[in-house]
Amino acid sequence: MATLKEKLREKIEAHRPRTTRLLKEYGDVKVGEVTISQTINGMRGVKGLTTDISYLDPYEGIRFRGRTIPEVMEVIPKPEGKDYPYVEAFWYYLLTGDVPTLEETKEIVEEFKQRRTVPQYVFDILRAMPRDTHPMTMFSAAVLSMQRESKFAKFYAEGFNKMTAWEPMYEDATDIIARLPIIAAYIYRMKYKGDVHIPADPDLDLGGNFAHMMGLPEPYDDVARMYFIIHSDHESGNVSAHATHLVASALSDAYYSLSAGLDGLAGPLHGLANQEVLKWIQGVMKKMDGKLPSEEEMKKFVWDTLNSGQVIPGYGHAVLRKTDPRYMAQREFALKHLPDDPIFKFVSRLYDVVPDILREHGKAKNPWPNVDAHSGVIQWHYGLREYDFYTVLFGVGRAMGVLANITWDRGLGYAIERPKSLTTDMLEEIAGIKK
Ligand code: HAX
Repeated sequence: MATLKEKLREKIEAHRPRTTRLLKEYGDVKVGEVTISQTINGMRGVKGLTTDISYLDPYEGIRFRGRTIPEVMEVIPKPEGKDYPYVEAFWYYLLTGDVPTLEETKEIVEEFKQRRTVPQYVFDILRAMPRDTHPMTMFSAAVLSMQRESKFAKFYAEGFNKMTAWEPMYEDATDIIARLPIIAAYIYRMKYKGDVHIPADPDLDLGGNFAHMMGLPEPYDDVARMYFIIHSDHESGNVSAHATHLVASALSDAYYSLSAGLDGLAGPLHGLANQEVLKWIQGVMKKMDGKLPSEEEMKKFVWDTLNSGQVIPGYGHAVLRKTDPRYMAQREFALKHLPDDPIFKFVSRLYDVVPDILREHGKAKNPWPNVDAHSGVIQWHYGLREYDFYTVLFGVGRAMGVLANITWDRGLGYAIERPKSLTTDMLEEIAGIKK
């Protein structure tokens, strides 16, 4: 049986000639045009990146390696008696595009266990930070602090070889993913649970062990598996993926690159939106004395938020033009496990009123909810109520997508990224305003 690394080698070597041919023979073929608005407004829609790990269709949503979220949940092996797949098997799938057998999955589960020991100095650094530091700052700092462990940096220092550079990148990526749940659980328990920690359980898979170390009972293990998988990848142009890719393109290692990606994820327009949703909902619930607002009352809260100049967190998207399938995956979970939860009812009522209001408001191109509109409900229900921690959970999942991407970036020898800037004078000349 080929190991994951051997499988990945075969895949990368088989893929390389396609990239080489496109570059050599078809490099001048145009894939699109760029408008002035795109150069000013965040390059929205500019086709300037390549990834085969996931594709985001505006009307269908995400496909991981060609499969939708329900298809992925169906085909990837699951731990016995569980509803959601092994995260380790999903990592194999993201990297190779092949669904691993149960035997291959168990091998990865074991490999992750071997790699999950976090150096003590990481905990010491976390402990030295003021306790009110945001958990995302701690999480990113912990990743960055481990940079001295990088096999890729060592490989570069000892003589770089473009053809094999993906190998130490893969090694770093796997080490990091195995350790992230341990670091996340440590931050959580240090900050919010009296600094009392729960040792890892050697018998558990990544999702099960994360739930165990967080101190959250079943079915939180399945929540963790679902959550990490649905948040993993969303093409390579979103802020966290793009930041990771950009930094790695300078041949910075996976520790530097992921830390940069996590810093982008911590922005309120990106991953922090999941915390903002819960904060906003809690504010409204407080005003309502815990009572579920009527549809009319809910409409008023939404309009008040918009009229005060704020965005409705969890709604809108730069690419999607329909309800996010990641929202739907969580909604299905909630309908099955927590249909009577008051926050779920609240979120459902929001779903009834927000899209029409955003349409009437007339600004957002996509009035539908994104992944973050639903994330907090399930977490809150199972006892994870410290909502400023929610983006860390997103980060554990997102790490898989962005690290799979930069491993392939090195496998295919993608270049250092360097788009060209123009001045406002130049844009005015192009527009014909200035001669
Ligand atoms: N509420 C109010 N106004 C909104 C809005 C919302 N939810 N979504 C977009 N708009 C506004 C924008 O602020 C923008 O206004 P201005 O012209 O005044 O700047 C206008 O509508 C056009 O924006 P857009 O083209 O539809 O959206 P963008 O591609 O520029 O931005 C965002 C996409 C996700 C950042 C945006 O929809 C937003 O701010 N949503 C709320 C925050 C959020 O949920 N973020 C998480 C997104 C998913 C994700 O990345 N998760 O990590």
